[in-house]
Amino acid sequence: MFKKILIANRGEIALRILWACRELGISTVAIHSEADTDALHVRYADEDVCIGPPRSSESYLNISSVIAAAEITDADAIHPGYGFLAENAHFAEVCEACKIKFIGPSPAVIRQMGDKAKAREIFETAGVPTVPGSRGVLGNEVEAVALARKIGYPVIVKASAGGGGRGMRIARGEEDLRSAIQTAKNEAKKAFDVADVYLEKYIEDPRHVEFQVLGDERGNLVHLGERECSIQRRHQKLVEESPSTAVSPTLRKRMAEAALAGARAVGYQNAGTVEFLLAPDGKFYFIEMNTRIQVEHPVTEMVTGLDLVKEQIRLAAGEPLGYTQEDIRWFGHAIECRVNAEDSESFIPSPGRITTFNISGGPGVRVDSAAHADGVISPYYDSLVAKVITHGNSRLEAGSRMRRLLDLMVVEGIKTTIPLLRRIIADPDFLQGRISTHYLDRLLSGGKPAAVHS
Ligand code: MV4
Repeated sequence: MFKKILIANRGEIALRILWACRELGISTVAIHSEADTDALHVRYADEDVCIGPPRSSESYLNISSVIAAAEITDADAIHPGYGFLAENAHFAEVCEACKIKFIGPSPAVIRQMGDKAKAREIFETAGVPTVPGSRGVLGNEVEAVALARKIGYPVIVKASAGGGGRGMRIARGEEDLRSAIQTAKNEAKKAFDVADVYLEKYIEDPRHVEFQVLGDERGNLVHLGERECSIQRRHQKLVEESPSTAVSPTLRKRMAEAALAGARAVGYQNAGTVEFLLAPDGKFYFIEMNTRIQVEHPVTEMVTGLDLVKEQIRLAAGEPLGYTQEDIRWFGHAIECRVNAEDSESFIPSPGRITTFNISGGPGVRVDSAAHADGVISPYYDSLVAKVITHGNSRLEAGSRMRRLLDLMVVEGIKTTIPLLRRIIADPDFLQGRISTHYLDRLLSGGKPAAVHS
């Protein structure tokens, strides 16, 4: 087992990783920017290293500084959390070259899954249902037009280096498609320095359902069921839950088998997430695989009783899973609400000093947060203030616990999305499980059909 882990992240996930290390008896190194000197992850770590100015590009994203901090403190592994360097294959390679264990899958797997067109090809070859579309990246415009005519409009053009909704364009006809390809390519080149795009049939009003998988370094793989992540705005999730109300036991079995077949085909190790679109007709399609621990991992932890971050560390240290699929059990229902420092209506970020931070506890309650009274939400980083998670025997119980928590939660000094979350959790459509990726557009436009952004 590792003796010392460097945590290459900040905020709630840095604390989450700290607690896992403590339970495993591993000492910890926090890294931080000049903006995070007083942050809790710095206060609670055994050692800390300031690695640069506030801007992420000069601190949390600066590979040389992160590696230097690990070498100076003699850390034997790095946990990247999510965001920042978590899905940077080059960083994972540098770790390997420096004999520091990167807690995650191999650089090759990160690179393959980061290339979304390649990931599609690999999963398709493994027999996983993928959205009808191009095999690999799009060739020329003529080929694209012919393909779109064959699969039928609408279609969606996606950046191969994108993911998570970045660099996508919907096309509802031939003229549309020509300009969609051009814009998508330009945007992709600008954002990712790779202009490659691929084409898929556009699935109308799908749900976003993702499966958690875990793999050890001996080829054993298990799945931990699904998370329903349809409630999102501009590809930022607001509310997640497990299980999904749209997934029956037989559908779960089929989707899980697909997720595992894909993971097996890439030789997946450590924790990963296989994303699917679930269409209103019940068909499901692989879209992407994420090679990191995800923000919403707690809902899976609550229903399975597993500690995913401890599992990541154990698996990275070369330990076997130690259990089989049949040993995985699910209990009850869990819901997560992400509280962001944003105006609840305009979504304009609201950084600043928190004056009051109050949240109640009670049965089935978990709060993952690095926020506190007199703490600061910095304008330099993402605006997540807290993840509020409830568990119950049923969805109804988890939901009523969430409603009480949000009703009593007080955060002052900054604006937060708590008012919107209260609205969602009391909404009849949400309560009935009538949700899709367009749910929030509909809620915000007062029930009218969704305005689709891309
Ligand atoms: C799609 C899709 C429909 N059809 N792909 C968004 C997040 C990223 N992981 C993939 N996403 C989507 N991919 C096909 N073939 C719908 C979404 C999607 C979406 C698309 C446009 C505007 C808003 C959206 C919200 C959620 C999901």
